[in-house]
Amino acid sequence: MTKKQFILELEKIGAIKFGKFTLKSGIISPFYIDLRDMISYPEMLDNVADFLVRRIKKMEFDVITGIPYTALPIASLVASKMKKPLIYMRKEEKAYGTGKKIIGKFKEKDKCLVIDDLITTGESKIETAEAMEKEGIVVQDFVVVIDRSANGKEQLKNAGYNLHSIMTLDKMLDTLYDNYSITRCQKDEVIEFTKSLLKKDDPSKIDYSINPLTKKLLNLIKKKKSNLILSLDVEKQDEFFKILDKVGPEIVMLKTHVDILEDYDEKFVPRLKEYAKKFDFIIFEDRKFADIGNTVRMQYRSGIYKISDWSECVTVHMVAGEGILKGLFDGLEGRSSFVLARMSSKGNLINEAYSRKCFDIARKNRKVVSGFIGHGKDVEDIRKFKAKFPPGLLLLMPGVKLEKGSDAMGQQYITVEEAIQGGADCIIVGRGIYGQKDPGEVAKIYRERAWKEYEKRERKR
Ligand code: 5BU
Repeated sequence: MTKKQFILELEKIGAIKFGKFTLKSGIISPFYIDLRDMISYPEMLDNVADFLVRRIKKMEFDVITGIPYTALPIASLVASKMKKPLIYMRKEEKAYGTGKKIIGKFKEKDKCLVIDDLITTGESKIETAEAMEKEGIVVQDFVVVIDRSANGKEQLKNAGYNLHSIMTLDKMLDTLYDNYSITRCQKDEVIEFTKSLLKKDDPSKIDYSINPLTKKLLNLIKKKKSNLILSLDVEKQDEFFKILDKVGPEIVMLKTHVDILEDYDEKFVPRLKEYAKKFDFIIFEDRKFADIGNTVRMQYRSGIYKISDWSECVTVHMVAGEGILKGLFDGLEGRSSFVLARMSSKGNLINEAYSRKCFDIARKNRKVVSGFIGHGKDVEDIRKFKAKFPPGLLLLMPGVKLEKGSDAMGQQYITVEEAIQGGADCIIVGRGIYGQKDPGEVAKIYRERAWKEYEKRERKR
């Protein structure tokens, strides 16, 4: 079978379709490619494996993998034809047994060739590579059957990987067009659509006016030469305002956990607002909303605290799905959120796929999402994490101290410099400041160290 015949065959079995399809991201696409059913056509499966063998014959690698599920049966056939060992990574986390993430035999530093069916943006390829690297495997090359991306090759190159493909979208469209399977109009529509996906994420096109809170925060950072957020987790109002008096000039945001206060009363909010005005900072209640839309709507606006009256932004867990944003913000103006895309505590259950879903939802809801709360184990880890953000969304980072370390309850700390170098736009500091003898002085040190690093980073951009 030639590649041309293969493409026509794909269309025949319904693996390539033209029409209107809603993608995972909610975007409507004029075409759809799904190679899953190909395994039930032995001749096609055999052919695709031969194409792949020809493509990778001269490459150097020790083991082969296919990304589950679609590419796994394809990769096993390729491995068998090439007499190379096959390994694969579990798609689901395993909570029992050995908990082994990778099935099959491999040695530390083994070079693994990764096979997949398609590439659309490159994001999930990078995630796979990173997950395998965590297990001691070296990944350099990806081979896909169809490259349907606009700039997947570039994306992977930027992350340090090579992309090879059996065929590109252009080649596929040309073949179908030449064979009268699609019209010129359909072909152009697909090309336009693929290009438009690129434009959406162009950083030069970020419109901050869509989210006034993001704009306000970025202005405050510049004006106060500060990237510092104080997390004032104390139990008495007296102490709260005593510390705030000293630290107020150093911060751009004050993060509260209002339900920690033992002596909360009606005087608290007006006083807090006065301080915010006097020292020019944003009030940020770290409420971590996580329930269904209807419940969070009430939790945000009603009850004793009436958070939406005074807190300009709040934290949100996306675990209940996108509806939480509707529940929180519909009908309110000038309010925004930060989504928990990673946590700083040891053993937390957030994984890469969850983080990615948070990015997708935020991308669609920029009006009410200013960015993410996230953490990382070192500069490289944070950089990779931040590189996946939709442009214009900010990273606030807790778990930061002057020195690396941890507390007795699983909190993990990195240094101010690591956080900012990695890409944090603001650092969130609690005990590192309010737990000190002179919180004002220490806050100044945090602010200066963060600002110095931030200026260095922004100059390099
Ligand atoms: P610390 O005293 O600097 O450890 O306080 C950190 C604050 O940030 C505290 O209020 C936490 O509730 C908050 N936090 C965090 O530490 N880690 C996270 O992943 C998230 C919030 Br989300």
